[in-house]
Amino acid sequence: MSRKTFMRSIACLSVLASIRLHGQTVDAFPEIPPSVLPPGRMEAGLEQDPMGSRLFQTTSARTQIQLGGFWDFVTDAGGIGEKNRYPELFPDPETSLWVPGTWNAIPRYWQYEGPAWFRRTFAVPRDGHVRIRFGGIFYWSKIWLDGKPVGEHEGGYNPFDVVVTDVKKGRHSIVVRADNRLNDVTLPKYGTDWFPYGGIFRPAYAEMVPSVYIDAFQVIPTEINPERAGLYVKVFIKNIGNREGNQTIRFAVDGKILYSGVHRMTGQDQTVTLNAVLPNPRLWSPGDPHLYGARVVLGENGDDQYDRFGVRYLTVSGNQILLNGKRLKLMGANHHDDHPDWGAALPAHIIRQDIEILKRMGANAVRGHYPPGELFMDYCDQNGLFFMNEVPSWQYRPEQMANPVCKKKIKRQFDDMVYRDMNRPSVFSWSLGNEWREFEKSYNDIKELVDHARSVDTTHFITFITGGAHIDRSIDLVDIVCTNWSTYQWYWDPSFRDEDSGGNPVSTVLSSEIAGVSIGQLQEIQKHFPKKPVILSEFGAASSQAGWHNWGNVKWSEEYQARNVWDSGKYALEQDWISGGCVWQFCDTRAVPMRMLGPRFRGWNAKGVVDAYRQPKMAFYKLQELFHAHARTE
Ligand code: ADA
Repeated sequence: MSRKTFMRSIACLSVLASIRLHGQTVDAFPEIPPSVLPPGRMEAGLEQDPMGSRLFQTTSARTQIQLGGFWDFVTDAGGIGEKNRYPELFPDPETSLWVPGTWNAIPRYWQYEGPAWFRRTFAVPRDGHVRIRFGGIFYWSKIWLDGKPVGEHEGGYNPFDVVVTDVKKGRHSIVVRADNRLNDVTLPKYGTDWFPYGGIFRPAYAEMVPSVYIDAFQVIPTEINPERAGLYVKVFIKNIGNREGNQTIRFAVDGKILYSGVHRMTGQDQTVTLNAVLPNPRLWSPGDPHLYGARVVLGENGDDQYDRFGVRYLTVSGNQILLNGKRLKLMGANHHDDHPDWGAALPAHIIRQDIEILKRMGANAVRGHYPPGELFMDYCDQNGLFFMNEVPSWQYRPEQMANPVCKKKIKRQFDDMVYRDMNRPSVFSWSLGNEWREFEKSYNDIKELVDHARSVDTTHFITFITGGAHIDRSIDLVDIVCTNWSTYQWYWDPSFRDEDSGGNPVSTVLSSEIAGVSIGQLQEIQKHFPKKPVILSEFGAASSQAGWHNWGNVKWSEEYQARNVWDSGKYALEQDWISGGCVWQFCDTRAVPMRMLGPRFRGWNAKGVVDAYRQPKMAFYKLQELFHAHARTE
């Protein structure tokens, strides 16, 4: 480097430093302090998960076997695989597919919706019982071990396992059939506004389990005060050997045993409950997302499970939400597991980056239409992002809501969602669905679902999400009113309809008339439900083509989107009766084929404040400005 170039780069550096230290830019574009994202392991001394499924090791007692990696892969558009005995006589593979992964991220299978087969072998280190755990297979799946069927599952976003008893030491073949065809009674249904990426798209592993083992445990903090928190713990035990007799159960937090007791094993699956006391609890909050590391051990040198929990309390006072006694306004983004190169199988580095972008945005919350990957949730716990969790009964019609098959699936997916995420302090609410088409007509079905949800969990807010402001008695059933205010401009603006019908693409600045009507409707909620907190579960929905600018705020321009996000986000944060909201949406996401024309630009839902590759649009900076400015007022 010449002296001149060297001096020039020094000058550049000092300009940057001065911007960072003294300039206005610090406020507009705040940096993430390095401590915001601690390395991907917990403070409580737990190791990283060698299976890559979580941010921490979930067991130190079980031998685990990685099922991630390349699997033989073949599609089966004609659905002949079972008749032709693929589980035993696997045909010549078309290719090898990486697990976790989705075939729809590969050009050859970009649009493929149908059955497909996966096969690999793995080594079982000793004779014993093998539990095979899938973090998520989209959408229908069947599993065979050594040619024999061992399990099947429906639903893409929840984990499940199959346990095979008395497996011999040595190599075994595992075959999976996955099918991503959706229909009217699936959850999600056919034709949602996100892509049904098929495959074993979340981490998979196997582990050796004893005859009596811990399936999971739940830690419920009770009676929280500065001196102590009561911990009510439920240990869910599986007994595959019908073993009876006494077992010691120990419960430890951050390496300290808080409970030890002897319990009778009944010979069946059972739930053991115990109580412990945590001294001087440090509360979890977005500003201080403190996590405790818990471990349950069964028997003297027996089976074990680790999990993390937080101590925090969310309450409602009038129409305000309080976190640990202080006012909380959500500032967040709606997030889909979606990326042009990875589809829904987001790898850890992309998940981490998404969390980093959300923190940079100033967010304290995220919402999704379905439970995201477990790593994503781990990062939310660890980085102080609330998550509004949901069952994907997206835009179900009244006949679907009334259909006992659909209702059973909603309940089942609700239970699975709660069971998976029950310990996470980041879980803000459980939603039973999004934008159901009718509320009055579906009232009895909605009530049945809400009653079910309350029978499963009483420790979180229960809600569903309405498309626009709904005023009817079903709202009385929920703890918080969640409204998608995406009608604010985009779908009401006449230029949208003109464009759709091939007419003049009218250049329109955001119309104050439309905004007025839209705000008026929103205010009806406050009038009718003055004692209920209101969250704008989606606001600012407007598509923009990243990089396209226009002086006139024309639809599809970054300016139009930025204005929409700014106006509606600002409104949400300024109203005392609104407890914040989440922008629609985090990044541009791939649309289903039936939506690729018309309002889905180039086949993508382009309402992301960052584009599909996570490059910021103008709307991102406006939102960042809004969120950071609001945080300073708190
Ligand atoms: C709704 C829906 C989203 C998405 C959005 C949009 O609010 O909940 O899933 O479809 O509209 O982009 O139009």
